Amino acid sequence: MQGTSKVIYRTNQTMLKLPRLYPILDPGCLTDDKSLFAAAEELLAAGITFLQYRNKSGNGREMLLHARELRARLGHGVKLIMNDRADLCVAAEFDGLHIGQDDLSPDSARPIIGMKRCLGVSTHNSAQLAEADKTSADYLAIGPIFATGSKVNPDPIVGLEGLRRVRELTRKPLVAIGGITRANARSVIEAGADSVAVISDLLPSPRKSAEEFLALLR
Ligand code: 3NM
Repeated sequence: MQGTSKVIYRTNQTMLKLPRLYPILDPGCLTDDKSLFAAAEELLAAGITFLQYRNKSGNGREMLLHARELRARLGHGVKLIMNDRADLCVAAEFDGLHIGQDDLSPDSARPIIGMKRCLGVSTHNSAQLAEADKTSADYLAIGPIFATGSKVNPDPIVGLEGLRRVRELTRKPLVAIGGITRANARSVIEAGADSVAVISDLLPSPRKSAEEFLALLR
């Protein structure tokens, strides 16, 4: 029992099956809109099935334009996940929302996105992961596993040992993030992650990188 706290469970839903590779496109790591959409199309050609759009500096209008263009170019064969913004997730008709520790709580975001969309939550230590595990989140992320240059003020490195420890705390699908490359991705899966989320090691050649990730994570 959860006492009096309001928790929305998804007991009638099957557990989300995450692909091994969870690519993230962040315009902050790309030169312009053209390269954002070209990268998305390269990832599609490589065979990805899940993609997060993350934009920490764009305004809402720009983000919605990007999101709609990503949908137009990628179609419905790729599950599109909006980072941070529940409103834009719904407005762009994305398939899911990914939120961090400073965004809406999972149980505040859930009524906005509804039960059909998937919800992911970033965590950075055991306490946060155990807390997020009690919510309606469909998957949990833990990071940074290794040092990363793609996030401003990253939390302390969790490492493979930390990943093994948090794996014991949840049965929800677990995404590892932060500093994951083709060189270390296998060790991350072997430490218990269901999926690896990647920004920088998909660049500058997204198709080639994604194909290599998919081949080595098979
Ligand atoms: N979140 P790269 S680390 C977006 O620790 C993000 O939650 C992190 O980029 C977390 O693959 C990170 O280039 C950056 O290291 C991931």
